[in-house]
Amino acid sequence: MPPDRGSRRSSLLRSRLPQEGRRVTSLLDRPAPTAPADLTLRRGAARVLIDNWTGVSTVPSRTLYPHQWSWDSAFIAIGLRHLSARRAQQELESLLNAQWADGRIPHIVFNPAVAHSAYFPSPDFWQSSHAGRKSGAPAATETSGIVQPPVHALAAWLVHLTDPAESRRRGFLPRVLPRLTAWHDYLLGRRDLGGGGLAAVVHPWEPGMDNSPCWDTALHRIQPSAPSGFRRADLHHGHPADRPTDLDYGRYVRLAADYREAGYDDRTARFAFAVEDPSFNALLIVSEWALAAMAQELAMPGRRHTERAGRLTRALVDRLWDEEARIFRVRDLHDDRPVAERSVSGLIPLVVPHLPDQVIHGLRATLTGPHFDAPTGGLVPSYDLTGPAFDATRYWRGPAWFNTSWLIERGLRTHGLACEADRIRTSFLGQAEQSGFAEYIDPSTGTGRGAQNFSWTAALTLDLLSDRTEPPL
Ligand code: 9WN
Repeated sequence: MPPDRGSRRSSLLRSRLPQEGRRVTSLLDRPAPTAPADLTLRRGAARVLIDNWTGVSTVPSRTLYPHQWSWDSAFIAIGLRHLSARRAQQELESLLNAQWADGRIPHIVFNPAVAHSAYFPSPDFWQSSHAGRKSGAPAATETSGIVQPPVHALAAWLVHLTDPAESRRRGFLPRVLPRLTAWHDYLLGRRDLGGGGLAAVVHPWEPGMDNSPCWDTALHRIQPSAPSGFRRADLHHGHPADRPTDLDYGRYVRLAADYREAGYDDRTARFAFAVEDPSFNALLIVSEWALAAMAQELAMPGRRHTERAGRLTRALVDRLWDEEARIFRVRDLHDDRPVAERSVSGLIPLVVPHLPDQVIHGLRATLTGPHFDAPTGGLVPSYDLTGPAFDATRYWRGPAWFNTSWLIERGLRTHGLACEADRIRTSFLGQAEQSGFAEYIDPSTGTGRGAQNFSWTAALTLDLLSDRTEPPL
């Protein structure tokens, strides 16, 4: 990045938020107790987050994603807390301010200052304040109508732990706990479409892994919208070979438009796409443990959350664990059958505490075996390296992503598998640096792909560089 652009942004930031701006930018100059190479990486990562800060939240990418995204903000807060606990709180609370009255946290909160042409689908497609009124969409903020994985309570708890005094002083937990509880209530109340105790996702954007081969069979049943009916903005920034295809987009548009026509009302919508995703539910479980920890901190009853985490863990294993293949499978609710494809989503449940031993050992074997052990090192590919749909550059059909690798690293540590965790950590930091904080990497060559200066890559770099001594959940 040209040096003048960075300094212009930091002065912009100072002018918007005088005190906070000075505090965050001064952290770039603060010596950290790390090796010089780590210090350079830390400064680079901090710079990305400062540049991508809008004044109230952080965009995933200045070019490709110019609004606020739900699970991005959770990962961003996890890194931002090492620069400013207060700003990390603000990141999460700006998202929660757009929560719907039915409890859902929308997957995008639109910045009204950004032109509609900068991202598709824009607010005029979702029409949340109008079409979502019955479901409790906010009147004054435009959002999407779908959701993303529930990493937020985990993020809020980690933010609290970084600076408990600041958190208490600002009443952070008492403010966010009821909202995060309402969010989980929404997922388990309105989205248990399979009736087995897990939350279902109703659009491929909801699990955050847009074009994963896991959705291919389910998507084949969807009549795509005609490409002439919409104009993609992602291809102005991303290479077509790296992005979902027009046919994928036609189906994404059809599903979202149908949901909109149903007023985003889960009680009446007819979902042509509905699956149970292991990663989405694993994150819900970890976040339930985080809610229990928050309740305990506030001397409130937390049993509801620990019981729910236990029930969800049993349902996850009963419904999605494949003992023979030693991976969690997606379940397609259309025919109530497991999906054959192996994806990183099936490994992320490692992050769940208190898993049966045989599941932990099975996941470890799969992670280090031929399906996911990439020749370039420890970053975990998004899809089976030996699978029929593997594509090393096309988004969630093979590339290795930093957020999913961070989750697996955390999971390995949770279960005492430090060697495997160290391998991922080393690879993560090396590839984040060498790729300029890329959105994802080609697992066969290690080359960075997609956007650069990507916020969650930078944020999670900061987290892996920090001294992570939080008590386990
Ligand atoms: C649709 C913002 C988001 C991530 C998702 C990633 C991608 C959007 C898109 O970008 O999805 O939500 O337009 O492709 O798949 O995980 O949250 O970074």
